[in-house]
Amino acid sequence: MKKIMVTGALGQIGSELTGKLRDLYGADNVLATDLREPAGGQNGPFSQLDVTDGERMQELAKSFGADTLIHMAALLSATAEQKPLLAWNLNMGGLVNALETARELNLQFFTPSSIGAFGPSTPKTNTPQDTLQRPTTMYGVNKVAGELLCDYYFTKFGVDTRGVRFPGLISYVTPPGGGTTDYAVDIYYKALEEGRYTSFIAEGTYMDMMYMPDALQAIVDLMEADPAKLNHRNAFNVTAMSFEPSQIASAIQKHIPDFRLDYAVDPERQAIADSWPDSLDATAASEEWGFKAQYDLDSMTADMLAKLKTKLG
Ligand code: AKB
Repeated sequence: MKKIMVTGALGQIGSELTGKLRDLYGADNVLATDLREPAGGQNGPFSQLDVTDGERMQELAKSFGADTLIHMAALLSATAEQKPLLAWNLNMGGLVNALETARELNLQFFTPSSIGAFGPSTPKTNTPQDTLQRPTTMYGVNKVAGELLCDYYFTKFGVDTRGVRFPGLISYVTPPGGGTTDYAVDIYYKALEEGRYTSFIAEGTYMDMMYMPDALQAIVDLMEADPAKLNHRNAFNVTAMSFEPSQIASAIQKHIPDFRLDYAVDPERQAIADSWPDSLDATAASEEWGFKAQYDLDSMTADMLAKLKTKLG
């Protein structure tokens, strides 16, 4: 049985991922760690961890007997743009500590990259797996450096590193914080609570997105994949759909006909979105480890609204 340690386990992906891993591998075999203490109860082991403290990270992984490290702790794009130095220290410092922990203790390793690893000179549509990466954001700089560092730890030290480039992730469980794609989560809350939403992203701005269940399954499938079949290992393009704000509004209107969308564009987040691809090519992920998303915009919208309605009461 696997023994998995997760960093950033109270974050948007980490909180749901920890639950899924505990269902699959047993609650006691998944150690959740985060900078914050959990607000509610945890159904498995939890330890407080600042990922910039490499010594403590290694001690925790060792005393837990981990064989796998899933490193999720990071600042997202919009926050990173506001606090670039903090982003560098946390995103890169945390990653180096996590990779060193994996190297020292011989752990299998996963960390996510992002569509943020691309920039304005990257081909915008059907963005290839291997292409120009000259991002213009601190988050993007961190992500490209992180992709290269994971490749380096594999080729230099033989660490079993794996990863994907996530698009915007949409979930009804834990809200995201500080991301550029967050509008596509907020819109569902506001549709149910107020029947209207003001988008900080402009009409016509396409970005890749994915429903959280598909993102979690992608992590599990990539970690279980036969290493002999992985040519890329890190930073696989994955995506489920590409849409712009008026298209998500139309999908919501099929359930809430009076729903209204208007715009108050935030220039900072818009500039980030404009520098990212419109749509990714995920062929390498599907060929090398069978990636396939289940949800499209309509099926995600139906599920999001139903689940959120129950959650919000
Ligand atoms: C963000 O918007 O910063 C993230 C991402 C696409 O990496 N959701």
